[in-house]
Amino acid sequence: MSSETVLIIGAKGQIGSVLTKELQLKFGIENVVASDLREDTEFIGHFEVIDATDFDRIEAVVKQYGITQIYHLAAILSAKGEENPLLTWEINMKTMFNVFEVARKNSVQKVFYPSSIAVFGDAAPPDATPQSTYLNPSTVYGISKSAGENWSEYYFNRYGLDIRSIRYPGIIGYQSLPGGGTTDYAVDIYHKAVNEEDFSCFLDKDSMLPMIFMNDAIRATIELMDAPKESIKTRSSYNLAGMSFAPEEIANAIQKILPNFKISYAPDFRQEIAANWPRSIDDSDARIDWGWKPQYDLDGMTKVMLEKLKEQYS
Ligand code: NAD
Ligand code: AKB
Repeated sequence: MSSETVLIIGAKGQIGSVLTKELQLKFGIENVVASDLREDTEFIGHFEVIDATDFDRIEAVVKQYGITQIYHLAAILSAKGEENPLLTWEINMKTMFNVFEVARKNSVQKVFYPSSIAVFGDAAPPDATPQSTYLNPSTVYGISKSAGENWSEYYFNRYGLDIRSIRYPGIIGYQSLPGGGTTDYAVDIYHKAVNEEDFSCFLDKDSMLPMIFMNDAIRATIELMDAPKESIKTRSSYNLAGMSFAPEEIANAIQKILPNFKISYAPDFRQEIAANWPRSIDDSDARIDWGWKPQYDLDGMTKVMLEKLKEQYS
């Protein structure tokens, strides 16, 4: 039996819904508590409604289940965040402080805090963006993640709280839909392709961004959380790379399998956000410290995405 009991906050989101199932497999369904803003009537396992802006509610669930690890996934992402910057800051920071404080006060042993490539701005080298570089994020989301990285390091240094973090690239999976990011086009495009619909892309055709297949992102998260404490040298957040491509390249990869697929371009405000993000990421520290290695490239991911979505829609 597992000695760990884990709580996922934001478990119904794009990553949370997939990570929760993986954690249930790893720790046993009894030892995983999923939570989100609203009830999930179809959920198999423990589910609790938690608004992470409510410190007392998080603490009550942590005490009730004897939680030893928290995966804090709740946040407002880059594109949605620009609709209401102050509210985004309020939610992203308040939920983070609540989780860190509940963890510290209740002897939770490990916390996972996701950061993002959104922490980088136009002052960072755009190609093979290094682990340590100047951070001048252009979105409120990026500012909140950059601050969150510093707070993660602070809680580790000041209180010894074992917070681990990854700067995820854009995540692409067939299992769930994204919730308001700039990289969401790279999920939507596959749904349109399998349904034989044309796709209008909100980014320019040559707007290259770092991306990762969901299966790799989940594996990275679990490998980082499993790594021995002494091997985690970066206490802000680790750069992580999967692949990099532009909209034109993902369309070409789809057309190798579905030759009739058509894409057009109608860039909107999200192009401006993407223009300030890296084109590719140097993740050597993650590779050296905890053995990170991606398994999927663009063609490998495209094959699986189209197969799985075709099954889902048939
Ligand atoms: P998502 O928007 O799909 O899911 C977030 C979940 O959090 C939602 O289910 C939402 O209901 C919940 N939530 C929002 N406010 C909440 C609150 N106050 N209390 C409790 N739950 C709340 O996001 P995601 O794509 O699954 O991302 C998860 C985390 O990973 C986020 O922190 C995000 O910044 C980070 N991240 C994601 C990506 C990506 O490409 N998906 C890339 C980089 C970083
Ligand atoms: C977004 O586009 O906001 C996210 C991210 C890269 O953080 N997918």
